[in-house]
Amino acid sequence: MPGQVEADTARLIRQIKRALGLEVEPTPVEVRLPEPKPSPATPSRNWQIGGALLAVIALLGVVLTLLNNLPSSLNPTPTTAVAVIPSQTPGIEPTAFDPVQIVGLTQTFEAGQTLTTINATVDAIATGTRAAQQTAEAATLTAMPTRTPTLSPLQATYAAETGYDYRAGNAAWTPITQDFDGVTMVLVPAGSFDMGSTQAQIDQGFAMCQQTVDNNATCERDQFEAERIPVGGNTQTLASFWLDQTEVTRAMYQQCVTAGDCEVTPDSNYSTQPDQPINNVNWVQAQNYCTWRDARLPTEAEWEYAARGPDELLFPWGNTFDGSRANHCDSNCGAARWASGYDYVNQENDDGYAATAPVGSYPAGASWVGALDLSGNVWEWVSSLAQSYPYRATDGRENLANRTDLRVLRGGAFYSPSYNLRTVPSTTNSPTAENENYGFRCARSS
Ligand SMILES: [Ca+2]
Ligand SMILES: [Ca+2]
Repeated sequence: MPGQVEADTARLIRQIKRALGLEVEPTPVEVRLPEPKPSPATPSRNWQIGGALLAVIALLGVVLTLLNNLPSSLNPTPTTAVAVIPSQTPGIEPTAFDPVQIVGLTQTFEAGQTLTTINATVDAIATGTRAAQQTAEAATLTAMPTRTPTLSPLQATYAAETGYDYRAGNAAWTPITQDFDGVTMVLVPAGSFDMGSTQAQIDQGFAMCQQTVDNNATCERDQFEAERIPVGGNTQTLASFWLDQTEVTRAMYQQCVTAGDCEVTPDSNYSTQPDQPINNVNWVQAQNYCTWRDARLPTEAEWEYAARGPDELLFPWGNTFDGSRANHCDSNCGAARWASGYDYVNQENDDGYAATAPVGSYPAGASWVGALDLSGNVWEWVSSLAQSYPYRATDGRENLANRTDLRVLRGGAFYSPSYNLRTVPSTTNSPTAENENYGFRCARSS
């Protein structure tokens, strides 16, 4: 199983890096509209293995440097620092590691131990580190207001909504916000729109890809076809609903964890502050959190309507990309070590955030209803199963009890190229898959 050996080796390296608090590349996502992979070219398998082993050896050097040179106060939990030296010559399949050197002196691996054994031990160490970090983090998160139901309907809101005709377009709507238990939500008025891309919009997306990437060969027109409005149309007529103004933050999610109603999610170097979006969260966890708030995930149609409105815009702010209005892979992202292989970095913008930004950092990127960061920052889980167009809410794709089939995410993320920040493409993954690029926001029926 050579492929499995490579996967195990890469996984081991990631685990060690995580345990040491070092930077780890965002996990590549499975995309209906793939983004260029973070690693360059496709080396031969032996070269890949050799590179992985050399990376482990190089990592040991970093570890020793850290432990030898840093003041003890900066030493990231030395008792959990682990490094592994494979004895095999690069290019030879590493079926076992021998000998294994341990930094921190808490673990000893015997010669000839298999990757499975080593992985299990590293897993246990990483889990212990994570638990300690989460305990410390919980103590520092900003205290949130006591949860008090505020679900009474606002008569003024509905009076305003009644006066809105979606045929008047996006500009005719004035955003309305309401506080629900300390969370600001925006009202999306009832209306209708065509979900997906027209021929002209597909052409525009493909042209953006060609202009963005360094190598045109990575743009495949077929990848944009999934957005196409099918013959017979894809018109969606929606009732009004509320949508979180921002992505769910780490502080918001932590409230539910503290209450004992939500699962703890893995730590991530890409989102660390209370006002940054929760990431590394899977669909089931997102759904549970929204339910805890007496809310739900938006459907794929609701998300797209909130992002583009009856004007059917390609970006929340208009039909032309503006790199200052959303967190994507700009020059700051491109300068990050993990982005060294990206071939689509936008050097024209620099928002100062290589990874996630605090939610609401791009007010000029607001959509017509006042929702922020729908494009960029983190991909957002929606409730819908990944099924082809036309979208029909009643055809089974909104069955929330299905915990096996792929679910949809929308909007692109901090490491994405501009063309994946459009309002129409989607990515998909298992409902139990987590990723440093995945977050969400909640909705509730009005
Ligand atoms: Ca950025
Ligand atoms: Ca987003």
